[in-house]
Amino acid sequence: MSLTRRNLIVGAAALAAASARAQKAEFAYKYANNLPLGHPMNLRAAAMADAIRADTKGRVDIQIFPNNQLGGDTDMLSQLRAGGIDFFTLSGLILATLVPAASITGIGFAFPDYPTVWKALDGDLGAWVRGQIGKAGLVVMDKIWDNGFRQITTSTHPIQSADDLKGMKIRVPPSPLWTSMFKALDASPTSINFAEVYSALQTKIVEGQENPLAVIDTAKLYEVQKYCSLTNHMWDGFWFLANKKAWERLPEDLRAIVARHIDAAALAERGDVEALNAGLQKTLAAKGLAFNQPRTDSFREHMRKAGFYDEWKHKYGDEAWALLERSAGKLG
Ligand code: X2X
Repeated sequence: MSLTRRNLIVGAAALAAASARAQKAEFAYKYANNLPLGHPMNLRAAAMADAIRADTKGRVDIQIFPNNQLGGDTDMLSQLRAGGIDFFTLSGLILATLVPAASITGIGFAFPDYPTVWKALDGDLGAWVRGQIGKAGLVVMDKIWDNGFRQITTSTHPIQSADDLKGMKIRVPPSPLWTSMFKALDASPTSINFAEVYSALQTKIVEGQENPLAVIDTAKLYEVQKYCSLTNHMWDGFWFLANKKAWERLPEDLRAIVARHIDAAALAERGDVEALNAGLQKTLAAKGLAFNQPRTDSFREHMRKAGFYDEWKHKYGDEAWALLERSAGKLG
């Protein structure tokens, strides 16, 4: 028997066992996400689900559906709201299609480094965003999971300054803030769910995209891109969301166990992603990506002149903007 065929059979048997176990559990839940199995988010989530099964003596069973198996992000968000999916991790910027305020943490060049990110997201700004998510009828865990600082890749040319983005066809995730930012940079952004990004790059529907190195690596985007410009143009994270009815079905004691393990996994995942992103440049260069380090002053200047910061300050309101500036410093 070929190794692949054997793996398939072993994989299918494992899946069947997992689904039989889930059916027996008192609380069988589905957690879906958009990232490949090898990303730290899925590795930590698998350990988290094991810990939850162990600590609830099998009463709570969370089955993981990675890699857009249940649909693209916008579709998974609808399924979460309808109760077809119980848990879902989503970028605050895409969540903003439902909760507009949730994109504030993705304002371009707001956070200079990780300590500033975690201080804000585990502090007042994060609490304010979670309050807004709650008002929209979703449950959100306390600790946001890391996606990372984002870098631009292209198949055509390196991005050295804002001028290189002019007219460039770039994929952005479905989110008003993302589109607005790249329009302010004079690029030509197209909203595409992550599920379709690899093929959109392969077929040259778009020239480029932007993502943290951990995603570029685990989703193998280096196979269909040539250049990687280390712009660090924004930080992005995933809120761990729950369908409200599904969450409230859990008795209080089990809710506490589940929330504790999810938040602990978030903290572990943050460490993994930060370490991975720091070391991946070498790995990706060996796989053929050509790196460059642009000066980002020209980007900020361009966005400022285009009125990007003024526009978004007005949209979020003074209270929220003040919370952002308290941790990120004066913007715009
Ligand atoms: O869609 C993307 O680019 C990703 C994987 O970074 C997000 O989930 C926002």
